[in-house]
Amino acid sequence: MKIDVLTLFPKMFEAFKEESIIGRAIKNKKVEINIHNIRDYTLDKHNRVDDYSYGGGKGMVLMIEPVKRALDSVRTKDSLVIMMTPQGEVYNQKKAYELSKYKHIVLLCGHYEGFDERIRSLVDLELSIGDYVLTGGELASQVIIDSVVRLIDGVIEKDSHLNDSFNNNLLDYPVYTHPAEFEGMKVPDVLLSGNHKLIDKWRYEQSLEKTKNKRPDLLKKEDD
Ligand code: 6GU
Repeated sequence: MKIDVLTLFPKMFEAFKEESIIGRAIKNKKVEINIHNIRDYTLDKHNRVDDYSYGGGKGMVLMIEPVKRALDSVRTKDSLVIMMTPQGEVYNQKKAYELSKYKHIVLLCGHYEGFDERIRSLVDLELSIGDYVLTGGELASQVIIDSVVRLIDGVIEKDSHLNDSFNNNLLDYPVYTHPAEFEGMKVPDVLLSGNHKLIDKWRYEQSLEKTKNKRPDLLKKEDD
């Protein structure tokens, strides 16, 4: 998979691209991630990428011209172009699976007060990561990249994400490691029993119980 990110703050992606599972996936050529500075695409003699809002009002608006030129330089007929905005469709694990099937994803991040409305006509999809406001789309795009890249074949062990919370709309069952007892808190006996049938049953029941208590809304969902 190839991912291109258009941003005004490319440095926000430096550590993100180097560390942990994303860093390893890049090194192992499971994904290519390219960061582009939208400012490099402006034709304005003062390198401006934003301007005042027509009709007045506070805050600067990202201009369509540098965004269009940046998009044109990276998109092909196979690209899915996504705009990061709190006005978008709310992202979830089902969407992560959908995105993980694409060959090429382009993520457009805005800062400032907003995007010129006409930029919306240049993209395939608008995504939000939740009902709160971030100062820009960069962190949101990193959330998308992280959750999609770990689903690419060979990035993590397959079993590892088949058991993730939100698959089957259930939260994870509890897990434990050494020691078997810590300050009086014991690992449940069933996990030390070696009986895998019983362990699987216990884990399923625990998942169900946790979901009922913490996220009953997930049990009502049928669409994903
Ligand atoms: Cl994608 N962008 C911004 N600026 N804020 C957000 C968001 C995106 N998703 C949730 N809040």
